[in-house]
Amino acid sequence: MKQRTILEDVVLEGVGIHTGEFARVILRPEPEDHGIFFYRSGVRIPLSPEHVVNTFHSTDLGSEGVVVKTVEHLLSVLHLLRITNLTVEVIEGEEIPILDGSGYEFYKKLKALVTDQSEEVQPFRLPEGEEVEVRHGNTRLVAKSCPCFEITYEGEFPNFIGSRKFTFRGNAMEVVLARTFCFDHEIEYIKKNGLGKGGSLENTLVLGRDGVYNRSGLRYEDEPVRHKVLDLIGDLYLLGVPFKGKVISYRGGHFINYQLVRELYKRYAPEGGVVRG
Ligand code: 3BW
Ligand code: ZN
Repeated sequence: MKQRTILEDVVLEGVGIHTGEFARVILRPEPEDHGIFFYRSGVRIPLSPEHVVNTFHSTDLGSEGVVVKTVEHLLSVLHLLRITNLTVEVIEGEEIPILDGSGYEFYKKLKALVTDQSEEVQPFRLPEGEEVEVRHGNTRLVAKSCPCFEITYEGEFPNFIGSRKFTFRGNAMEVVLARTFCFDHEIEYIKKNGLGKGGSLENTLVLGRDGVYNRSGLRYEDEPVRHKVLDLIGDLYLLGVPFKGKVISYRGGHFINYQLVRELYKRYAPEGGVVRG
């Protein structure tokens, strides 16, 4: 698989779902073997599990006290498009803009600009026959070796959606449109934690007992399940290189996704990190 970047700068702007502040981000092309970095306030933050600083209601990266919040949806799109060399420069605010709550705007802007570079990238693979499992409370994640890229989420939604499972097998359009979501009764708790200040029906699917609060309804009848898959694809990119294999999540979230990535990185990444090229 070839390394990839984009042909020109891309600007993204809008409110941050957690800070509620206006955020402006520029995605810049980078040369071969550069990798993916975030850059804010003069600090470079490499895409790696060692730079995860929070997984509570978002995945946040940081270094030297500088944080970039809510990277998961952008990372998911970068992973889906296999963009391997890029700088995400945050020039205003400290969060990736939430836009419509899905990966769609990132995807739409980047898709047409993706370009193969001359060098190969070695994706992250589990050795043949190997399996890694992590558990936390009633959540569980299993990663298995496979030449494929197959991501499954299985969970119960205590409302009209019920028990659901969705498997991503390579068709980005089946997941990029899925918006972030929350249950109506969770909002108070999220706000009490100083989060969700930019959350609204414009960017979040709000689920109630018998339906959604959003007037336009669902984009997929199992939209929240697909969003969980989108999140997992994003969190897996914390490995720093594209992932090859199967992952099955049972009720997982950012915390356990990060635990899996840490375990994979610790076990299989060659000393000091992932080899590029
Ligand atoms: C609520 C929930 C999350 C809001 C406050 C008020 C309103 C709407 C939203 C985000 C993992 C899937 C959902 N992560 C902000 C965030 C928020 C996500 C966490 C999750 O997509 O499980 O990427 O604020 S939870 Cl009206
Ligand atoms: Zn999400």
